[in-house]
Amino acid sequence: MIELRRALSIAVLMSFPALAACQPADQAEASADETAVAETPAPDAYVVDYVARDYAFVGPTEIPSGWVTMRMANEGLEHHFIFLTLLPEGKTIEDYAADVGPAFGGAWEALQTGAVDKAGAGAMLGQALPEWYASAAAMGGPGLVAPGKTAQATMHLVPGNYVMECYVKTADGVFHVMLGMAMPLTVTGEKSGGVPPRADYAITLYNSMIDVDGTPRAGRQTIAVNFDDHPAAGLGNDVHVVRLEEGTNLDEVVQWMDWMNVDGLRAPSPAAFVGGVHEMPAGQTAFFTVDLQPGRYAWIAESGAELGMVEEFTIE
Ligand SMILES: [Cu+2]
Repeated sequence: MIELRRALSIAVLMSFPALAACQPADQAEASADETAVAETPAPDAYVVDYVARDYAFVGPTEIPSGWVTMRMANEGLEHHFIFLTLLPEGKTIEDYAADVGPAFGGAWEALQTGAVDKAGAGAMLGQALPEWYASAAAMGGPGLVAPGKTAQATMHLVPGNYVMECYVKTADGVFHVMLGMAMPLTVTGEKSGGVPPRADYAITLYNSMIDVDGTPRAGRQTIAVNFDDHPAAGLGNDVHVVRLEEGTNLDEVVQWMDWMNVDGLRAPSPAAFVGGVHEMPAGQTAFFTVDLQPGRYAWIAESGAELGMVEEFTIE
């Protein structure tokens, strides 16, 4: 099951699931009071800026540890995100590209040609992924964001070697990570000194449910995201915000969220996303900031949109 979960979990060439049981002990170090929703404004965020282009990230490859806010401006013509992975000690982005990339590339190729179904692709991945992949951990990162917009997410990061990647696909079905959207990130032992932001309300991600505790309002909002648990197989839980225009077919958006669908995560997106945050280990809390205007939106998970992890809401 672990193999299958690992296999399905990533999205692609290079990601992987956060199995709580496989986390190095220090990854769970964020204490309860650090991760609670702060009661008072916390102006001392440590912010690091990235630019996403078609198809590359531009920004620092070394940052301090602790609470860090990643702000990513999408200057490309396609949707992008940062999916952050903490590698096991001793592993580098070269290992990731050599051992993990081909496993996903092979599974995607087989899916795309119709040679296997999703279960078959999961089995292929389970066999092809290296053993060390089970001890890598998804560590958040700014979620899906449309061209011209900026996504912002805050995570508590421990020192180590990370990979930043984007596995949205081009119109031709090529993962952005294969075109250059993969960058190494070293998180050093130096402390960022950053504190978690004050959250306007909280979301808890359960398997097959997005629980929103609070009322989304117009304007700039910071949302705390509690990762309660992750599915035993498949992708780990995450959440993204999509704006629904008149004529947007939410079911089409749900199908688009699944990278294993031939048209899944493939440009162009059926609607414009405004941010979110990727999977983190169960028990941790991350934050993301969005600017919401009057209209219809939905919270939607890559991991379980088809299972009901999608929730429409309206901003008055
Ligand atoms: Cu991308």
